[in-house]
Amino acid sequence: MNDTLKRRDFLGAGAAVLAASALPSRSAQGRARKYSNDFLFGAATAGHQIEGNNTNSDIWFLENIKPTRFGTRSGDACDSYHRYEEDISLLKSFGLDTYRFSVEWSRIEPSPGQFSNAELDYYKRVIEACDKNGVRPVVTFNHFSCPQWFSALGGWTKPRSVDLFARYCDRVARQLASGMHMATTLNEPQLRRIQHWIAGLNSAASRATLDRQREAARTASGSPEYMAFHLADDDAVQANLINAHKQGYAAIKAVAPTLPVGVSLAVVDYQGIGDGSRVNEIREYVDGAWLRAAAETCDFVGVQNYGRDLVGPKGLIPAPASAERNMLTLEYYPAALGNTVRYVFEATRKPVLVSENGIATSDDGQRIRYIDDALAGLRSAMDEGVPVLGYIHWTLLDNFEWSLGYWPKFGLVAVDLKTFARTPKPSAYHLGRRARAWK
Ligand code: IFM
Repeated sequence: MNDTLKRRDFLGAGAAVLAASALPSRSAQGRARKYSNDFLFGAATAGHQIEGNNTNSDIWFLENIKPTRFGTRSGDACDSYHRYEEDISLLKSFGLDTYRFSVEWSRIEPSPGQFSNAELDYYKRVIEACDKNGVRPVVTFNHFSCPQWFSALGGWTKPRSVDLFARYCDRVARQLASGMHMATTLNEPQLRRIQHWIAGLNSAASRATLDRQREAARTASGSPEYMAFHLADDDAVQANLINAHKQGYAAIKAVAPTLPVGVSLAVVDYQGIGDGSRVNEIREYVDGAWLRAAAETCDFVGVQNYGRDLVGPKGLIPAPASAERNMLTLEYYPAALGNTVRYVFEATRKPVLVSENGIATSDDGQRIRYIDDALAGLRSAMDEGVPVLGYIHWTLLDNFEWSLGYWPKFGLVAVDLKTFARTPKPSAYHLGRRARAWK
C-alpha cells in the first residue's frame, strides 16, 4: 500500500464522517444505509501481553518481586516478538484488514535518552509485514507498560513524565510514522479511576495491599520514588497523563501532520437507575477530563468497551442475578458498545474508532454471539449518524491478561504456551465473515 493512498483513504472517510458530525434525529433512522469501504475491521494486541521477555519494562519487574499482584509471570508470552509474521498473516487469512499493536517503550528506549535503532527497525519490520499482507497498522505508542527506569523516576506521578513521553513519541514517529495508518498515544489512561470507583481502592484492606506492593517495588528497585501506572493513585497521575497525551499528540503530528492520531479510552456504559442516580457524577469523575482533552486534541477517539455498570443513588448496583456472565463472572452485555460510541461522539464530536471490544470466555460460541450482538449495537449507532471508523476486536491471541495471568481467554486464536502453536477458533473466521459482509 502506498502511503499517500492510505492517508487519502482515511482522510476521505474522515471528511465524510465529519460532515455527518451533527447527530441526526432518531426519525432519520429509516434512511438508506451507507457504510464506508474504508471501515476498518481488525484485531488488537499489546506488546507486553504477547511479545515475551519484555525484561526492561516495569511490569516485568513487578511480576518478579514479592509481594506481587501478578499470579503468573509473562515469561515468553506468545513469543510474538519472533512470530509476528505468522500472527499478521493469520489475521489476514480470517478476512481482517487491520492490526492494532503497541510498540514497547522499554525496548525502544532502554535507558533514558538512549534509543535503540535495532528495536525501532524491529517495529518497522512489523509494519512492513502488515503492508505485505494488505493489513492496516494502527499503532499504540504506550499500552500500560513503561521502561523500568521511567517508573524508578516516579513514572506518571512526576510532571517530567510529560516531556519524557513526548520525546519518545517524537523518536518513534520519526522512524515509524510513515508506515502507520492511524496511531493512539495512550491506552486506557483513566483505568485507575475506573478501578477506584469499582473496587473502592481506598478501603483499608486494598489500601494496605497497595502500600505493601509499593514498598516492595521501592525496596527491590532501590528507588524511594518508584511508581508504576498500576500502583499509582489516580489523582496523582491524571493531570500528567492528560498532558502527556497532549504533548505526545503534538510531537507525533509535528513529524506526521496527516497521520490520524487519537487516544484509546476505556469507556464503561454507565447506566443510571432510579431517582438521584450518581451516574453523571461518575461519568464526570472517570471520563470528563479525558473527553474534553480528546475534543481538544484528537483526530478520532478510540473507544474500548467491555460492558456496563448500573449506577443508583448510592453508587454501583450489582448486575441482575439472572444475567448471563463471562468467564470473569462479569455480565454479558454487548449492547454497551453502541451506547458508548454514542456517548463519546456526543461529548467530543470526533469520529470514533472501536479500538477494543471483546469478551473473556472459554465458550467460543458465546464469543460469536457477543461479536454479533456488539456489531448490531454498533450498526444502530452508525445508522443514527455516529461516525465510526472501524471495529477492532480484543484480541487476536489468547495472551497475558496482566495480573490474572493466562487463564482469561479473550483471543480469537488459542496459543500453546510451550510450543507457541496457534490454533484459530471458529470466532476468528466468523469475525472475518462479518467484516466481508459489512462492506
Ligand atoms: O487485556 C486488556 C488490555 O490490555 C486493555 N483493555 C482491556 C483488555 C482486557 O482486559
